[in-house]
Amino acid sequence: MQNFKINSLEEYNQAYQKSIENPSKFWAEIAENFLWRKKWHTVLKYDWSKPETKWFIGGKLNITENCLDRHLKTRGDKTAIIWEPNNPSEKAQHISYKQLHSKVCQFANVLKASNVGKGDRVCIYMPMVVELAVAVLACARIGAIHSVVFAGFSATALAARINDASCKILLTTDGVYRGSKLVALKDIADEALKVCPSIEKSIVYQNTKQKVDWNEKDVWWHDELKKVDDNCPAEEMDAEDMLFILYTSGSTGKPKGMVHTCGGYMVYAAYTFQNVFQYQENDVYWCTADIGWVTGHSYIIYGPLACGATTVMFEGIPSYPDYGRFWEVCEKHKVNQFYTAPTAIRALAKHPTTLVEKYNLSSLKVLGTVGEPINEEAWHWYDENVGKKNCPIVDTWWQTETGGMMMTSLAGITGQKPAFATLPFVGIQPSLLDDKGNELTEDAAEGILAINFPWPSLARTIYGDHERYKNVYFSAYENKYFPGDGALRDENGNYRITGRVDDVVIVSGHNLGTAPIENAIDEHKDIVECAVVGFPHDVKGNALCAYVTTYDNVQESDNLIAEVREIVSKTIGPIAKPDKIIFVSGLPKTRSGKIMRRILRKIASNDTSNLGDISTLLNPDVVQEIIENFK
Ligand code: 6R9
Repeated sequence: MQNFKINSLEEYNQAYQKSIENPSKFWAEIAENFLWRKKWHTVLKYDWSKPETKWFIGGKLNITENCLDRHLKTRGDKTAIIWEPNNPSEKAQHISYKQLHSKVCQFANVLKASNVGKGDRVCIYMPMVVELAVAVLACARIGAIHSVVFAGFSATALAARINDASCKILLTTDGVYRGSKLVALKDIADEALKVCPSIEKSIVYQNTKQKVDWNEKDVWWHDELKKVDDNCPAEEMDAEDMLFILYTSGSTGKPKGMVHTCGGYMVYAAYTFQNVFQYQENDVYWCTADIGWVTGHSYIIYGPLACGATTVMFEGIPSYPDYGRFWEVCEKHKVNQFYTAPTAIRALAKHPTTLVEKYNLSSLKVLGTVGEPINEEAWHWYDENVGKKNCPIVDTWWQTETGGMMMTSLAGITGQKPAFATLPFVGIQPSLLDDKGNELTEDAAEGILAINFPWPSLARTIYGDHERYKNVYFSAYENKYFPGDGALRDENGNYRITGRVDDVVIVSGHNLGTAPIENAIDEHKDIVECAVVGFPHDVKGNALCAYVTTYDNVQESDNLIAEVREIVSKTIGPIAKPDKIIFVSGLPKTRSGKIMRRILRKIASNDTSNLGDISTLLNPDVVQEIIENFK
C-alpha cells in the first residue's frame, strides 16, 4: 500500500494547503510512492494559453509495472479482480495479481506478434469480461494506446471512433449477454469494419460461443494465445507519452477523443482512489460502471490496481434477474466500497425496499456516486436503505477530461451534505465565475465553475484536434480550465454542481440551474425522476418545461401538476415554476445514464425536425413517445 493515505480532517487540510502552496513539492512526494524506471527532472510545466500541461517531465515508467509487477512479491496471491457474471447461476471468477500479470503479459505478446508497438492505437470493443481488463493492460504493457469503445454503441459510432484515431487492431467478442438478451457484438463490429481501412486485424474473444461470420482479418483470441508465452517485459514509457484515448460525446458535434498520459494520470487515479474511498488492504471494492466509460478506466482498473486493491468487475445489469441484483452481489462478495450512478439509484429506488432488505449488506463501509447531480431524495434512499445510515456517501464530481475525481468528500474524513459534491480534492483549485468571467469571491455564491490550476490527470489534448481542445476548455476564461458545469458554494465552502452550463435557463432575467429544480420535483413522493429544460417564451424570454416519470400506480392528474409546481415554488421560488409539465414513461438517456436534455429542449421548443443522432441513446424509442405526449 502506498504511504499517502489521508487519515483525518486535519491531514486533509494539511495536504490541501501544501498542494496549493507548493504544488510541485506536494505532487513529487505523492509520486515517490510509485515505481519509476527513471525519476522526473521537473514536476510541472504548464502554459494554458497554448494550452500545454506536463507533469513529471523526464520521468520514465510503465503503468502496468505499478498495477501488477510491484504487487507480485507482497500480494501475488491476493485477488486483483473478482469477476461476477451476468447470469447469477454461473460461477464468479477470482483472478489473483499473479494470474492477471500472466494473462496481461501473454496477451501483450499476442499484440506484439500482431505487429502492434508503442504508439499504435488499438480499439477495444468488448463487454465486461475479464479479457477486457486484460486487453487494456496489455496495450499499456507494450505502450500501445487503447481506445475503449463501449460495447453498447452502434456500428456507426464504433467506426467513427476507429477512424478518428486510425486504429490498427480491433479487439472484440463474438457476442455478449445483457440481462436475458443476447447481442451479436461481432456482427456490429463487422458492419463497422466495412468502413475502417486502418484496421489490419480483428482479434475475437470467444465469449458466448454463438455462430459468427468469419472474415479475412479475423483471428480467434484463443488461437493467438497458443502461439506466445507469458514473458513480456514492460515497455519504458515517458511520463507524458499517451496512455489512452477515450471518446466523450459532449452535447453537440463529433465525439472528442480525450488523450490521457501515463505518469500524471496514474498518480492522480491512485491517489484519489485510495483517499476518497479510504480503501484498506483487504477490502473488496466495487464500481458498477462499464470500462467503456472513464469511471471504469480510472476506478475499476488503474486506480484500484495501482493501489493493490481487489476490484469487482460485473458483467450484468442492475435489473437482472431482478432489481435486487446489486445487493445480491454486495452480499456474495462482501463488498466494502460500492460506487454507482444516480440513474441506477433512482431506478432501484422505484422498486420495493424488500429487494434491498433481503440481503446482508453489513460489509458495506462506503457508498459512492458519479455521473450526474444526485437529487436529495435519491441520496437519502441510498443512505437509508443501502448504507443503513452507517456509510458515508462520496458524491464525486469529475469528467472524462479530468481523468480523476475533482470535487468530492473523503469517506468518513471530510463532511457530507446531500446533493453536494462538497470540497475540492487535494490539489484542485476551483473558482466560481459570473457571466463575464469575474471571480465570485464571497463565501456563498453561485456561478460558472472553473479550475484555476493544473492537476496531474488533466487530459492533455483532443486526439488530432488541439485547436478544439483549446476552444472548448481553455478559451472561455483566460488561464482557467472550463469544465462546462455550473455550481453553487455554501458558506462552508461546499460545492453543489447545478448542471451543465448549457442547461442554465434564463427566465425573466433570472439564471436558473436545472439541477436544483429537478431536485425539488424529485422530492415529490409520486415522482421517480424528471428533467427540466428551457424553451422560448414571448414574455419571459424562456420558460421551463419539466418532463416527469411517476411510480407505476400513480394517476397523472391536474392535482399532481399543481403539487409539482407548488413544490418548486416553495423550494426555489415562484420564478422557477415550470410552465409545462409533461408525463412520460422514461427520459432519453445516454448509455452511461445521463439525461439527454438537448433532445428534450428541442421537443419543448417544438423543433423536432432535427433531433441529431439519437441512435446512441439507451432508449431511443422513448423519444417518439415524448413527442406524442407533448402535442
Ligand atoms: C465521471 C463522468 C462528466 C459530466 C460532468 C457533470 C456530470 C459527473 C457528477 C456530475 C454532478 C456529480 N457529473 N459527476 N454532476 N455531480 N457527482 O461522469 O465523466 O461522462 O465525462 O461526464 O457529468 O456534468 O461535467 P463524463
